Amino acid sequence: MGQFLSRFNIHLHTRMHQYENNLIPIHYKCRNCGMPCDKSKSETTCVNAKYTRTGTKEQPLVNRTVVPDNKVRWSTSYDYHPVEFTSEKVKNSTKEYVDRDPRFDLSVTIPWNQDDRLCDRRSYHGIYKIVGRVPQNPCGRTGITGRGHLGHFGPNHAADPIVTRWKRDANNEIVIHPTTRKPVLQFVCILRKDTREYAIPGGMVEKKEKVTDTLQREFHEETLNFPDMNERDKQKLLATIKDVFENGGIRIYCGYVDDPRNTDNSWMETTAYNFHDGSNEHLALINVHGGSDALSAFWHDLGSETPLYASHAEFLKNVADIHLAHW
Ligand code: RP5
Repeated sequence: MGQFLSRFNIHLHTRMHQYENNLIPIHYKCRNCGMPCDKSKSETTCVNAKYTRTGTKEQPLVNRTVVPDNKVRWSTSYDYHPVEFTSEKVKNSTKEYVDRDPRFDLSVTIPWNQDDRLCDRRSYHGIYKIVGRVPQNPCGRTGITGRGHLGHFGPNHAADPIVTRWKRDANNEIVIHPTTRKPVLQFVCILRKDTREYAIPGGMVEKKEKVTDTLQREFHEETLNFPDMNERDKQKLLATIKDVFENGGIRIYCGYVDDPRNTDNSWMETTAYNFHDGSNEHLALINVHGGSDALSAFWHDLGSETPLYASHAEFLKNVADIHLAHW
């Protein structure tokens, strides 16, 4: 996974138009490579083998079929027998925004690769291929067919707000990392309820929502739970956040996310923006609290030592590079 984005070579604002392009990375976290993940413990099996969010009372645990590194790309021949899995919740959903399965209902036609009435089905990686009436994951085999826990076949779009400030000491001086001699950034981090991993407080783009609105809504839902704030102060703070989110921000990344929910037919793509308050004027002063899908929310030091959900470490590394900060 560490090599993921460095191999990615995707430039912002571009869309690539090949079905299988070697510049598109192979995924790691949404796949069972069959190898021990922690090389120091020979007995450990790949943590990605176990399909996230399964193993609950309602949903038996699903293990992904093994796909070795050299068999990930669709162009390599492989005696492949993926597990079919779509969660009961997704299968039985009657929501208009959740796809019906065109493999089992031939009357279902979905405008693949288009921005349709309900959602944008275009991928940042260009035109994806349709095989057996459903999209094929552009990053290769995952060991699972179907949608897993995702509502859409093809790309499921998300947005990730990366809110940062400088770490400061008691005298308000920016803290310099003792090893790299670079200033240390902090970002608003959450602990996810589902996988219990640290993550950026991102979320799914909802029906016909603009990415800029998703960024604000998710940041609000997952980190701005103010139990003790009066209504006036709350409204003032929300107005400031709205202003910063609408007028500031650097686009850090858009494209495929190595999300543990991805399958051969459904995958996550995101747009990540950085909102940096370098002078402790607005965002840096927020006391964050967990809400919605977050068990907790807090300011956390940016650095390669923190393991993070999906591809979030790669996004944060880009942020550190842009601000010439410690990583
Ligand atoms: C990741 O899943 C994205 O980068 C985003 O952070 C997140 C969206 O899914 P939910 O948090 O809404 O489950 O792939």
